[in-house]
Amino acid sequence: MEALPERGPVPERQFPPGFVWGAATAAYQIEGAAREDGRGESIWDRFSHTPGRVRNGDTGDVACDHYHRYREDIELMADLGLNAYRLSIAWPRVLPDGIGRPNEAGLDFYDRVIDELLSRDIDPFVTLYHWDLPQPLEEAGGWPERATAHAFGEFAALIAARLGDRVRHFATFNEPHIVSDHGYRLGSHAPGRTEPDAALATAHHLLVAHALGVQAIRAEAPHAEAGIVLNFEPKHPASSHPLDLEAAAVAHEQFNRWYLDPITGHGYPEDGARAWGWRRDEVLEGDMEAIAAPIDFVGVNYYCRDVVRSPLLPSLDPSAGTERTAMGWEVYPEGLTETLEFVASRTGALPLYVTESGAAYAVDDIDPTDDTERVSFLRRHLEAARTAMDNGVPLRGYFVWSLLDNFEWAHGYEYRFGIVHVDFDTLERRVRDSGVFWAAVARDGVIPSAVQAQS
Ligand code: GCO
Repeated sequence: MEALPERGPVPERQFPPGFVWGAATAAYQIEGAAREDGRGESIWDRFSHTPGRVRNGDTGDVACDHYHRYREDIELMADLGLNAYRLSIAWPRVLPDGIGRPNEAGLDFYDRVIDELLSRDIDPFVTLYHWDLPQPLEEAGGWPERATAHAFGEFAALIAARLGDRVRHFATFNEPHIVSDHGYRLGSHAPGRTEPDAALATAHHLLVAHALGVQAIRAEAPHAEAGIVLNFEPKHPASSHPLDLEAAAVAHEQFNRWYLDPITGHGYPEDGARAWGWRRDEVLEGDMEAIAAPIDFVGVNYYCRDVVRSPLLPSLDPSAGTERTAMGWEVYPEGLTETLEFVASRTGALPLYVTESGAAYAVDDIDPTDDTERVSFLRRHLEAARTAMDNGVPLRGYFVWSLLDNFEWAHGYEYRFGIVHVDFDTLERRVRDSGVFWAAVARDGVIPSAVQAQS
């Protein structure tokens, strides 16, 4: 690991004392130990073991083996000086059938992780659902069935009761949009279904489940804060043609407002619902009120913007020539300022966290810890977040995605987001330059100048 850059406060880029500096991961992406200690099967186990679904046939069977190496990983976080860590709970590890009998060994694992974090003064931010639905619940119909939301409520109660004496922040869901859109409409994520109506039902049931989850957290962990993590992508029209303007406006409703509006009491966006031809059959009396119950924070995941072209106009590549990550996502830091300001326009004084921001880049052939591009990406996005704070956004913390290179869903291990490099043959971890950069930011609460960070 390189020496930390010199201290040198730059007042206008300083973050307030007490700002939360963390890194994020998700259970299926790092834990491995997929069949150990009574863990049940999840939809991602089934999906990744289905030929043709995940690049190179990769699975999360071993992943980063965090299940066995969590102590080493937490030591790494402590060395980096992080004061927070965002993790998720594997539902099938604690409830192998999705409902009913809890698995003590699975609960013990999360107890040990939380205790280890706290012993290092690292504040755990727990996400209950990061996409790994127990397979038996999918076999009973999955998220298009309302019963799945009730099962989630029981899972939330179990975890809140078990960990709520030590965990101060629970998020119910990570990115419900991806669950419904990629899991049930596009089929590119587990469970791989391509059923537009089921996707709309899923979206509503995820919000019903969120409401039940918040109720469970309030009841079982009254001292904890409850929130949700949503993903955002500014939808910019490709031209000033009225069809492009309309397409971008509808996409904004369907992507950026679909979950945020209901949880802030604004209901589902009308134009987006009409464009989808949604009949709202799943919405029962009392749902919208329950979904709008007060929460304590919103987590914002931001990666890039989307330049929207109407399908009725000749296609073009409107952002050709722009800077992109290895995933092909545009590097667009201003979009983080725009996103935070948009979210705050709905949430007002509610604390916000950037719960994910980061980038995939190819591994340097000579030195896998050399990731100048990621350092530059993080620096520019931090500056964009700071700008939003200058403009009044109550941002309380920032989690980089991700602590470790890990299982990147349908892309397998091809794309790497870690501030720590993982050798997937030996499972050895090595802190990248971006990890050194992040450690300096966490230590000083200041974005170091470009010159310092390179020294
Ligand atoms: C998401 C998920 C992460 C991903 C990350 C990179 O935002 O899609 O929360 O699990 O790995 O975003 O794609």
